[in-house]
Amino acid sequence: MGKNIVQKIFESHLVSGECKPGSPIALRVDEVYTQDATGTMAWLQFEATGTDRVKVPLAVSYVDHNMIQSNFRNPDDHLFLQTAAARFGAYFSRPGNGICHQVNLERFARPGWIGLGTDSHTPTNGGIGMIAIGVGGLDAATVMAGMPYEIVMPKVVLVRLAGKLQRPWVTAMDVILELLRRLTVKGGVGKIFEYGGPGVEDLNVTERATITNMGAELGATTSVFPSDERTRHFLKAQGREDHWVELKADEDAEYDEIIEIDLSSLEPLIAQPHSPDNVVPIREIAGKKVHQVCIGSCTNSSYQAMKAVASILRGRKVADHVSLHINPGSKQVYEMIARDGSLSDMIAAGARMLESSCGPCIGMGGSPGTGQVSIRSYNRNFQGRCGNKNAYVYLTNPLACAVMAVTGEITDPRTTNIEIEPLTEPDMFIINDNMLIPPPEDPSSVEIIKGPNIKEVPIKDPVTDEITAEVLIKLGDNITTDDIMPAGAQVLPLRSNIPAISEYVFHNIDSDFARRAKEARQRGGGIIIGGENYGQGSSREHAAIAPMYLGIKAVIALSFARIHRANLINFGILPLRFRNSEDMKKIDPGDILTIKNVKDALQSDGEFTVVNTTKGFEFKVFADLSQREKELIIAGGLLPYVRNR
Ligand code: MIC
Ligand code: SF4
Repeated sequence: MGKNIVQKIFESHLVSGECKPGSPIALRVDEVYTQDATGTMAWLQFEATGTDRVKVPLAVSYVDHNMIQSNFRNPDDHLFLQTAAARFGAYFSRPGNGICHQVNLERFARPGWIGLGTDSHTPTNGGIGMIAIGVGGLDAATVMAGMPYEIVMPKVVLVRLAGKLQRPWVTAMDVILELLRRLTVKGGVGKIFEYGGPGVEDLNVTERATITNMGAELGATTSVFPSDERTRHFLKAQGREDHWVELKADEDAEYDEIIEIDLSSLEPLIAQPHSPDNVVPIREIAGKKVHQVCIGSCTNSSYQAMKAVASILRGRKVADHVSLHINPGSKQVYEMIARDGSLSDMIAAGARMLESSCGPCIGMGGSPGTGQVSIRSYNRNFQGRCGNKNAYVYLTNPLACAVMAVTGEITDPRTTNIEIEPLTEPDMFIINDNMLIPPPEDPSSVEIIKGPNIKEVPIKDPVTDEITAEVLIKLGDNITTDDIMPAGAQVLPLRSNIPAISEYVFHNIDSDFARRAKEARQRGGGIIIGGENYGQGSSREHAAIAPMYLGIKAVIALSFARIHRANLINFGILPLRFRNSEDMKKIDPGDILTIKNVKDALQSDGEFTVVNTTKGFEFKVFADLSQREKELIIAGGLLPYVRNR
């Protein structure tokens, strides 16, 4: 039987297990990268494992999220990351060098590799034919310390592309918005999306990367494209042709599911507030007033996209009531648009140029005002993520964004008379790696510098046999990690200080949560009740560590998002699922729940009986845990587990 690309890459990296959907497998990893907002924890945890040097072939520590330096916290964290990278053997990508995924795609990613990144958009690298998976910091730390990466083998879905995009106004962004429209934010859970079919040829590597980047919004484990002549062209233009290998599925490869998309049939699409799957054709909502436009981020920052944006802005002016922010994804792209004059066109039109960083995507500056409409070429529009929960964020392709910056209203770009230069891919990028610092040969004299913002990682005690805890909050479906642990310029700098950041858990939904949790902690702890796809979105393990610190013992939900579920387990919080969804309706905040015989249940079938002592009824929950996951929970999480060993 023929093999698909995912099977080929997994099998060549298999340490143990069988590549059958649902089976636990362990994989050898070629690269691990971190970004600053998750990286401080990851590197502290790596240090806590007691390992001298990273044990993966390549490790890179990026700085791109926590860029606003309004006090000592962020620059202190940057210095910690730089010194830790030197000490432990990682490359350090300096602040200003760009957003981790874009830079990694340009300078490091390789077809056929397996990589992990402490950020949910790590699958961006799938555009080059790499299996790149977003993980929590602790998973990254243990893999860097020499353990294989363990997951349950996902299903593999073939997305068969036919036809060609109707350029210029229909772009790769519209391909992934179409998938989100069809499948929703939970449609990809437990799956890897492998792209194939004749339409693949129509897309270059950075366009493919836009699609695999936003595959994260489907909840997918990752997404991957074949590696073909277009991949070779990109690598050659990056001076790395020797990293090219061909990668394609066998003719008779089998898939668990097949989805067809005819690229020629797509039109410009837009995701409406407050979810990336709330997608409609732009034309359906044309005419609405726009106050802010943001172009760039890790989703749509290629040189080609930026050049096209500049050609739309050339000789035009940003509408008087619009604030246009542009954050090119990397120094390479920035330097190239500066040298070819595109940057001048942007500035002349009235764009507010930002540094190469996440910026407004994560509310690190650039928040829209009250009641305002912000149109972004980014990947997430969860309520409040932009820094203002009273704003309306829409997601669309970067060229449509540029058009709307000029027209000042939601506009189907096909209805304007704006002409755009043909989009061509460069034959050579500017290669200047002077902001990428390789680790020194001899790190013995490197001192790791920790500023006062950096506090120890809290460690949980082993699980107890009986849990009696109070229901602190009851939530609906698709709760995001932005809901659990908000980002933004105020909270993000506290990422290396768990006691301080834990004050903000659920802050945008229930600002009294942390206080109640700390009270309940004195009496045995708290429980969170969630709906479907609990914890979707980012990889931030703070959405597990901070609740753990506040005494949360279990989350009982209808279903979980992959990375968040792994993070809960890594920090010793039980991820339990209702056997009968009706039971959820009978539980209210304030109820006291008792879970008995926790260890027995963990060691046997993972079925637990919960007694609602307030309301006087029992119900069943289950945890579909692998053997290793059971051991982690019993130990109190991955860090105590590793230490015990
Ligand atoms: C995001 O886009 O939500 C983030 C901020 O990049 C996160 C990482 C983090 O919270 O630090 C992600 O995607 O994992
Ligand atoms: Fe940064 Fe936004 Fe990309 Fe996350 S999604 S890595 S915040 S640019």
